[in-house]
Amino acid sequence: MTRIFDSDLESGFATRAIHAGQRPEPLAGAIMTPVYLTSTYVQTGLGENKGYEYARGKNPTREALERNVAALEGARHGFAFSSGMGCLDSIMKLFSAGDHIVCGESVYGGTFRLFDKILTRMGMSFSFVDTRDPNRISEAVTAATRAILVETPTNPLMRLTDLAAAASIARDAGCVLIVDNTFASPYFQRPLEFGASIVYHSTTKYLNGHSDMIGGIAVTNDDSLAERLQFIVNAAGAVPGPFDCWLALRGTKTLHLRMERHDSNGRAIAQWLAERVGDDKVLYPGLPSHPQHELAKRQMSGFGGMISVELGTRERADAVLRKVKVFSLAESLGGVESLISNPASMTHASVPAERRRELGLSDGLVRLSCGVEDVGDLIADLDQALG
Ligand code: P1T
Repeated sequence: MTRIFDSDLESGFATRAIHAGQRPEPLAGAIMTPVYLTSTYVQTGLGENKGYEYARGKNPTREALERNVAALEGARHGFAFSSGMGCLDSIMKLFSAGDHIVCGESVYGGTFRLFDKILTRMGMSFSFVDTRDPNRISEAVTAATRAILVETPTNPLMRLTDLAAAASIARDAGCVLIVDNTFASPYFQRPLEFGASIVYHSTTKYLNGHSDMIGGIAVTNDDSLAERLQFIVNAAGAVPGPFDCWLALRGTKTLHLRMERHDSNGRAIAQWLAERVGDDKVLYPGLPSHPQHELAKRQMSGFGGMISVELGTRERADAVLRKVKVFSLAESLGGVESLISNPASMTHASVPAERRRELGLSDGLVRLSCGVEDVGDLIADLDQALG
């Protein structure tokens, strides 16, 4: 089980981002953690080894990433996976047929699809509720509820859940609060500090930051959950390759620098868009017009680079998406390069149209992942594309 080095929690965020979980390699003192390309480890006798037996269970490059991200989230244990979805699927293996989960209604389309199309078939049940209102969460809890799962801010509607309130409901119900922290990153939000039990990420996004790998990671401070997760890691095997771990670890070294720029570009672009198309059309928790701006300021220390903007119709969205030159039309987010997408037809196509309408996720909604380019170039690009 990967446990952090306790001393890693003593330093500031930037120092942790660069150093946590990593120690000079013992053979030559290489400052960078090597990519341990191995499937197995030589043992000296039966039951005698250096703590490593087979690489599905443990890999030193993976462990360095796990310790690093755990330290950034203020957690003692970390578990890396082959994708954000593989991570969530493994977390859900903590539960059984008959268990009930309260899930935010506004979540990544793939999260809804996993629950709705696979885990429901396997006997788990889900209530999808508007977690902006803690009362909706409490009302949905039943005697069979084992977890409350939220994404905050949500993909792509940028809705927030009050983490302290959700954690308190989970505690009272004797269940765990699981938080997808992909959009905020630990630089701007650390849900464990508000009482969450498990925090997970698609490392594909801000943690890696360079759009060159797919991965996921879960962290926790709960020793018993950690033990069960380690069992699932080894038994179910949704583990990442060591080179992907190395890429993610290279990414986290600059997380603080990138997030500052994503945030300043995000704020400037959201402000400009609000003036250009009307602040009721721009979804960004950093705007004072966002209905949960006060909550955002309370539980986040910055707002990041994700913005959604309502353009009215799919045709209007398509026209804008075809015209951008600096932004690229693509799924994913959180990389240094700016991306733009249409959630209804792309990342959330697996959510039925009727359900998207009920959520307020319209065909004309466009999502921006503001990268770290010059903000003037990004605004000029949007200006010409909006026409
Ligand atoms: O793509 P993967 O690494 O498997 O992560 C899934 C995932 C989980 N949680 C959130 C909040 C996500 O946004 C994602 C993946 N999202 C996209 C690919 C996207 O473009 O929205």
